[in-house]
Amino acid sequence: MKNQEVSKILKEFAELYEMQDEPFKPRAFERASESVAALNRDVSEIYKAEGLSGLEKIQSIGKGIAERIEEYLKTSKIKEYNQLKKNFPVDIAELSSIEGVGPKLIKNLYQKLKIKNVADLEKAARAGKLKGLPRMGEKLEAKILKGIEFKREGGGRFALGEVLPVARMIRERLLKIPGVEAIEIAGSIRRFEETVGDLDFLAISEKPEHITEAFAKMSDVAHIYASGDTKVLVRLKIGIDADLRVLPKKSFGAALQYFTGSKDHNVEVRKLAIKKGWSLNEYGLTQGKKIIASASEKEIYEKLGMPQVPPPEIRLNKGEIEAALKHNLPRLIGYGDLKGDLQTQTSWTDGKNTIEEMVREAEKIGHEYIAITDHTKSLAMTGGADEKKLERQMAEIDKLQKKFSNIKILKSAEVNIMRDGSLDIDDKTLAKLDVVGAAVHSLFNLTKKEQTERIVHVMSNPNVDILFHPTGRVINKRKPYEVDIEAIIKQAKRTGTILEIDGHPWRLDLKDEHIRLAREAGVKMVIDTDAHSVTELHYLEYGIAQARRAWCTKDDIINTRPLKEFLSCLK
Ligand code: DGT
Ligand code: CA
Ligand code: CA
Ligand code: ZN
Repeated sequence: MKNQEVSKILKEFAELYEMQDEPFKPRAFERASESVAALNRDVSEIYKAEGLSGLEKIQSIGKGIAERIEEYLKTSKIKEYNQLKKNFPVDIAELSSIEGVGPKLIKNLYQKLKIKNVADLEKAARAGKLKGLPRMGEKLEAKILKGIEFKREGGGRFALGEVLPVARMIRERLLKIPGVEAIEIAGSIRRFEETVGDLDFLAISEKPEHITEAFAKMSDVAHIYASGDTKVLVRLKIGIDADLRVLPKKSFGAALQYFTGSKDHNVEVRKLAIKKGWSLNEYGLTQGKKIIASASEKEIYEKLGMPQVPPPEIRLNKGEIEAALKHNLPRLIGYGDLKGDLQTQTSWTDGKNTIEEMVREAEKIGHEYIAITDHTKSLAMTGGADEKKLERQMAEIDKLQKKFSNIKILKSAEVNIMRDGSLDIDDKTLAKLDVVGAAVHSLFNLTKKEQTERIVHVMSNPNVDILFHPTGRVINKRKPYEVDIEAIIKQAKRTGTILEIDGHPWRLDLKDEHIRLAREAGVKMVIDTDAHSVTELHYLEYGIAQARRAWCTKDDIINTRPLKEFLSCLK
């Protein structure tokens, strides 16, 4: 499977071009990189089956990029890439995973200080050597050190969005092996945890050695730790471990239950078994030698007195077992329940696709509405809109709308919150928009009191419908700013401001615990993607999963409603 490799090299192309100040190529290569990472087919298989024209059919991939992918698939290298790389022999992916470090800085770091990786960067920052670089000060130096520290605290866990597509692709490929009856992804991925330590696969097969062999031989494997008849443990090239266990059909339910976890959930479930004089492990629910249940999760939960199976997302021992025993689990929001997307950026600011391309993709997904929420002027580096630019965009949307009869394009913006809790767009212009989101993008270091006050103040603005990504965190990259989330929830309730569940897999903000607090307070939320490209419009699943983890029903999330009803929920 080559998707991850190809996606990574395309991303590096984008960054190398950006270092060279190329105008359009960086965004084009980034779009292509995302598109390949999200494919549910292997690029090398596409190429084998359909050649160059097959590659060109992939979304966001034109002739030039297709040819480079072809070169890579045929020769395992790309000449132009190697040339670009000669000037910058640095670990771009690792360096740019640090908050505050982008292509321009990487270029400077290498040219001025010969910094090639994060270890070099940390050393230079600790020695106070970064301060002297152009556009670099003590503040940025401190921010970089913090970023390095924060990443280390994450303990090398991967963001769910980095590994879910990989796990799914591996599953698809293993399913094709003769004799394999079923494959499931278990563990933290099945529970949609925001970060993942390792991948857990379970398979049913009467000929386990076929599948264990194929698993160990996958081209994605970097190292085999252990390989037995029914069990394999490997490290993948992307840097995460993966294990596979093969089981007979009769104990698959028990194994799936056990390896889905969470550990805390399992401990409680096992206590129920013990109370009945039974035991529960990965092979089954048993009484001495007698098997009580083992083939399906449903049977196991039923025998333990639970007429409902708690969905994997909520198996956290946070009340789901008690509720399931009483047949009292809520009907969680479903993965197909959303009718529209409410945060999307376009090429008007820092998005990578035009409004039209975004709307067309949203229509394909089946949305009834999509809000175009480009940034506003104080976010200058994105080309943020001022009042005039917003007026121009509104006129453009009116024109575009005529081409689309199945989807409503909502005029909107992601309006920047200023230090004092005012906005950088006047109220007269805001009033003309269909829906307004407000967001913090600067001054992350205010005290908790100052940060909370500024946000609480903006929520009292009658034009502000939604508070976007309320805590500002970026997984593995940036801590949330200090903020009193309970005060924000209270203010949301008081002012009728909707809180966003930003489903972008690097954000997931609100996070599950906060969603739960908001739901319990009766605050309404929306789930959206924060998409910056057509590929990212498919991220709703991640947001929905977090809402499910917080026990949300359809009613808690207002973009489950049709357009008119949705609009009537706004201020
Ligand atoms: P991760 O990999 O850190 O993201 O989290 P998990 O939940 O995938 O954990 P992992 O891979 O260590 O184990 C997979 C599942 O196996 C876990 O969710 C529950 C089950 N499990 C593993 N070790 C134990 C254990 O010692 N006791 C119990 N009850 N269950 C366990
Ligand atoms: Ca795991
Ligand atoms: Ca594991
Ligand atoms: Zn934003």
